[in-house]
Amino acid sequence: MGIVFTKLFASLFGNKEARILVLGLDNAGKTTILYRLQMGEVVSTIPTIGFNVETLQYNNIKFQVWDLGGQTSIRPYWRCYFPNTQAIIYVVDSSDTDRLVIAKEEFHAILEEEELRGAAVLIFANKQDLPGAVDDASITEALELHKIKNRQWSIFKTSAIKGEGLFEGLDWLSNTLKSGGG
Ligand SMILES: Nc1nc2c(ncn2[C@@H]2O[C@H](COP(=O)(O)OP(=O)(O)OP(=O)(O)O)[C@@H](O)[C@H]2O)c(=O)[nH]1
Ligand SMILES: [Mg+2]
Repeated sequence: MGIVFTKLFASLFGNKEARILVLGLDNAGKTTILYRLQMGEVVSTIPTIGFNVETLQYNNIKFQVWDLGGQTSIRPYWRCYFPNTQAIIYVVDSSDTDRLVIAKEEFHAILEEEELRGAAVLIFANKQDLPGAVDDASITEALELHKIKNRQWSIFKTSAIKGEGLFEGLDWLSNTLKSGGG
């Protein structure tokens, strides 16, 4: 009853809260994206061992954003963070074409997780500023996004370094969450 009332209160006053996980292979740009969104700046990062978590208020939604380390050895720990997640932001290094197959496999493993069944998925085709980057259509194909069933998803071209595409993606996510998705 208490929780129901809190949720009702929050929705009446436009104060929705959402727990978001930022996932993707190591070096994709997840931590850079988190701090670019939160502080509007490019910070210098080191590979994440564990996680960073920040709160971000955007479009009347309080996003609690968890950025997890993406190295092979620590990917198995992602699942510890799955419960109660409303959305996934999956970040791909669009210039790392050699590892798109691995990025696809990790992505589809996430989609199969029962605990993430209702979560909306926002894909960032990141590092678009790099000369070798492939576009969003190529990432859509490489990740086999057409296979996604029963879930709200969208893909955006981003450059965390230039600050491009990130808030467009967050706009889509906030609209999706407000309309009941995720
Ligand atoms: N050119 C370019 N470099 C980027 C972009 N986003 C991130 N980077 C760089 O990519 C490197 C890795 O970025 P991180 O944000 O640390 O990557 P991560 O996904 O958090 O990596 P893990 O913590 O190991 O999982 C850093 O040198 C960033 O500056 C981008 O959009 N363009
Ligand atoms: Mg990181």
